[in-house]
Amino acid sequence: MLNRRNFLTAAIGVAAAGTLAACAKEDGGTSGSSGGSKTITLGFSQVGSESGWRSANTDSVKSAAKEAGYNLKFSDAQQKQENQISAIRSYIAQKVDVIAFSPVVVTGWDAILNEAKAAKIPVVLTDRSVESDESLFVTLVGSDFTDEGRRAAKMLEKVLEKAGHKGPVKIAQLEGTTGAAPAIERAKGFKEVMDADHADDWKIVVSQTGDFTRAGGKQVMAAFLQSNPDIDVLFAHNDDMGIGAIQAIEAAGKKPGKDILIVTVDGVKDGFIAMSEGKINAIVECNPLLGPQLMEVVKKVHAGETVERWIKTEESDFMQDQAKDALPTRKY
Ligand code: GZL
Repeated sequence: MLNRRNFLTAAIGVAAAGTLAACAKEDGGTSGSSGGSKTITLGFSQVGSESGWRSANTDSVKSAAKEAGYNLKFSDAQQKQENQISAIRSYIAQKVDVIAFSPVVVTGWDAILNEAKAAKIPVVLTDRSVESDESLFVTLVGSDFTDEGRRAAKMLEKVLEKAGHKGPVKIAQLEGTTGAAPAIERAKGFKEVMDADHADDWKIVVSQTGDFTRAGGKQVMAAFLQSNPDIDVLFAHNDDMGIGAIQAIEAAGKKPGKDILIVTVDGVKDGFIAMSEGKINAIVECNPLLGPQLMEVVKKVHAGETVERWIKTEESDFMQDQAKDALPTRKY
């Protein structure tokens, strides 16, 4: 995963990647095109269709590729790493110009990324990052998930104050997909603030993955309520798990947003609807509309230009009383 420490290494890697792309262009390249005016062919491997965020992200990638006039080869991995690896390998065999993907988990990519490097096909990460040799990919277009975790904790402070909560805070955490960058980093950021500012009053009493799905959120929250009926707060790593949890909370005869305060991440329309109904107390936005930025980067990378190592997305945070006004202008 990208951080300041290995930024310089990455910069050298970028120069190398840029040279590779340029070489590919100079010698007719082994990539799908020899540059020039030929249509860019982009191979894209998507995580799956597990959440409203993912659907919006897929729509953004497909519409932006169409707008850019690129030949898009798109695959849905159904949240399985082996499917992503197969898709990337087929893009290499098809000699696409650029490969982009959102890695379902952070580890296990070095082999396939080295195959892309050997084929002189530049790789762009979108949405999620990887724990790989940083020279094996050109850039990441996506959010700072650790900061989203910090923001979630800061929003919880406001929610607790607004609710007039006094004393200890028992927190249940619905984690994203095990091993995925957003799950690892949102938990890390939230814990940073908790350890620094709330070591004596906040406690995560139970934490488990709901795999970013509504069904997972509902099932795990029901189990949480059995083992920890006195939970004060739910921090869910995405809206979909929060929405599933709301169903379990109501089935247990409790009021979501009142008996159990809820903070989630993403900001999809259904999350805002739940917030406008008083069932979610705050949402940390994670912008899925990465398509236009991704296509801009693909164009530069294909031309052998150097790009920033991390192209971050702009995001906001919303309290419950902002939901109704924000809903009409939400784009996803
Ligand atoms: C975050 C993205 C996560 C979303 C989930 O950028 O990878 O995956 O938060 C989605 O909704 O499933």
